[in-house]
Amino acid sequence: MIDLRSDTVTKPTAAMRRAMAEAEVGDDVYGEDPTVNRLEERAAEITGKEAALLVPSGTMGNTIAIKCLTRHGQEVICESRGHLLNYELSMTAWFSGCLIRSVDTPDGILTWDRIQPVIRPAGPHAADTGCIELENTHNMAGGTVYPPEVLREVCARAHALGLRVHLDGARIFNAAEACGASVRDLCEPADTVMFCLSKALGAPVGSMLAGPRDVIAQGRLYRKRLGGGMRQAGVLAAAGLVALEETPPKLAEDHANAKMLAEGLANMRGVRVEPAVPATNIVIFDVGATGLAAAELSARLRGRGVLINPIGPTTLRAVTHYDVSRADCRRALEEIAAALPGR
Ligand code: TLP
Repeated sequence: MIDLRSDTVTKPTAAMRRAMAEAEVGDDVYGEDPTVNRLEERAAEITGKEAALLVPSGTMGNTIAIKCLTRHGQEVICESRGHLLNYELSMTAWFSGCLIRSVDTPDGILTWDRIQPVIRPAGPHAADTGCIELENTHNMAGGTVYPPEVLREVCARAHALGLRVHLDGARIFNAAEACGASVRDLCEPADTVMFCLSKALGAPVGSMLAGPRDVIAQGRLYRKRLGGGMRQAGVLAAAGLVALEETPPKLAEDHANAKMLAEGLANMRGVRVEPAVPATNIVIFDVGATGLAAAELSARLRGRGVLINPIGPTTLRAVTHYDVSRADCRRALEEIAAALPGR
């Protein structure tokens, strides 16, 4: 099977498995797991933040960040296709008691001119804005990347109004690779950042939440409340430490494979790729003009050994990662062409 459903499907490498087997561990709820402590220090260093926290998932990292940056009854500004709004089981409402104020954009990039009009002070009718959330890369917009100056401007203007910014950087290493900036530079303007070890970086489990020391200390308590206090989590952290060193240099290859997939798809009759040239490892394409529903194409492809998820009635998402090679991507294109009508 060529699995292009997500980069979450990556399996740990031999080096990660070795590190997991040999990891020095302790009880992390007591703060005594040396490998977790090392990973948290390393994540803080990479993101340029005071402290970091290992959490079991990206969803938990975002949930804790929003809880720390808001009060019950506030609004969180978020792009309308954002993961926070659409794929986290309403955690912003459920755990933080906040409503999401969503903003449409053509490309997933929230610029200040779109944010500013929906910022609200508390009033007799309106809930006030608690914080702003940005997603870099933007998953459902097709792995789009914030220009670093947009990140800086949004955060500076938000801070000037006393608002804090959380960055969903699930794929921040892909963003850094694509725009030639360091992860640290991309995280610097935001107050808190979540990034995933278990997506393009390839570790089996885990995400990191980084930010100011007091926020992370508070976040540690919320993690426990959510049932995310893990014990000998060093076995997971060990793989994360390897992923942080081993995988970032390989991401350019995933991005090149995504570009090749996009080019091949764009040459198929009735297929539209959006954006035409993917910036990172996510390719979103629409097959509406072929007359085939996305779910039907996905089912046909499964029968041909290629896994690609539908994300809408006529749209699908293919994600490249280190467990699919260039040859796999070429084969996927052949199978898609064969599965489409008119052959
Ligand atoms: N994204 C998953 C699905 O949930 C859609 C995927 O396959 O891409 N932020 C962003 C931008 C994400 O893409 C994801 C996962 C998360 C947060 C949540 O991470 P997890 O799955 O670890 O809770």
